[in-house]
Amino acid sequence: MTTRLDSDQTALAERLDQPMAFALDEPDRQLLDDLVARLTADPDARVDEDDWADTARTTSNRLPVRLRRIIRQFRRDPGTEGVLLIRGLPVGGDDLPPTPKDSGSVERRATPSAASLMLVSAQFGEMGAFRQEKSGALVQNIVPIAGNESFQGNEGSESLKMHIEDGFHTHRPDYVGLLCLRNDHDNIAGLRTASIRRALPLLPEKTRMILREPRFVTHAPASFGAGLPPASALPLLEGDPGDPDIQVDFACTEPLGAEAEAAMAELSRALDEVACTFVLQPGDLAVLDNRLTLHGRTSFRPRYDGADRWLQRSFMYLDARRTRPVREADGNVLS
Ligand SMILES: O=C(O)CCC(=O)C(=O)O
Ligand SMILES: [Fe+2]
Repeated sequence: MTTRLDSDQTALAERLDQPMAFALDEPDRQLLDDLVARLTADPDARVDEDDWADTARTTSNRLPVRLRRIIRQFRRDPGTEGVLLIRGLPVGGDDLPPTPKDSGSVERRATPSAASLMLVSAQFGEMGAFRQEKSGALVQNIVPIAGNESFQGNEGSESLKMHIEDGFHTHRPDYVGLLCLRNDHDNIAGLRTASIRRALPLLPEKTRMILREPRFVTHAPASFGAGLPPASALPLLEGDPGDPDIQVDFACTEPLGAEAEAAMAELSRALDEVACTFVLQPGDLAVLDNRLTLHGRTSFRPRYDGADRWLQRSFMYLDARRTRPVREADGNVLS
C-alpha cells in the first residue's frame, strides 16, 4: 500500500488501518512559527547544549492542545500501524540551505527544522543519541552520500531493508522521529513501515513460538562502527504472546539454524504483506513506535546537487532512568 501524503488528509485519517495522522491548521501553524522563532533567535545556540535542550523541552508544553492530545493517545495505544504522522511543521521553507553531502552529517545549530523536531519529540519522551553513531548528536541528518548508494544504512539510496532502529542495543529508542525537510527530485523515495500488530495474525503458532525463543543474533549496523561486544542470541518477539514487541533487522539479524531461518523468512513475508509506504513531503514528521513497527526505505536516485532528499531524525525514550547507567553526567548521550 502506498500513501501519497499530498492526498486528502481527511480521507487518509478516516480509512481503517491507516496510521494515526494530524495536520496543523493555520492557528496551530502560527503558534508553531512563534515557538520555533524563540528557539532559533540566538544564531549561536546549539541543539546539544543542555540549556537549549531544556528550553525546548519546557517550550514543548506550549504546543497546540490538539497535538499534545493525539501524542498522549499514541503513547498509550499506537494503533495497528504504530505510526503517528504529523503534517505541516515549519522546516525552513525558502531559506532551507542545500542538502548536506558529508557522511555522518548532523545538525548542531538551532535551525527551524531542528527546533520543530525537538519541540514535538519532547512530548513523546526524553531525547537521546548514541556516542558511537552520528557523534551523539540529537538531530541527525539523513541524506544520501555519494559512493554509499548500496550501503544498508541511512546514507544509501538503494532500497533499505526493514529494521527496528538499533535492534541490537539494549537501549534502543522507544520512538524514532523522521522529519522531511526536502523530498527526492522524483518524489518517489518512500518510507516503508510494517507493524507486528498487523503481521502477527498471518503467522502460525509454531512460527510464533520459534520467534519467541533466543535463536537470533542481531549485530550492530555498519553505522555504529567497530568495537562493540559480541551480540548474544535473543528472541525476535517478546512480551504478551498476543501483542508482542518485536526486535529484528533484516540486514543485521542472523538466525541460528534452519528452523530459525525459516521462521524469520515467514516473519519477513508477513511484514512485507502488511507494509505501508509513505512518500513524505516537507514538513511531514513520521513518529514510529520502535517496539512494534519496523521501517525501511524504497530506492531513489540522488543527484548530489544540493537538492537531494533530506530528513532529520530523533530518538525518544519513555524512561530516562532506564538509560541513566549509560548516560554520563545525566546528559542526553548514551555510550
Ligand atoms: O531514509 C529513510 O526513510 C529511513 C532511513 C532510516 O532507516 C533511518 O534513518 O533510521
Ligand atoms: Fe532506521
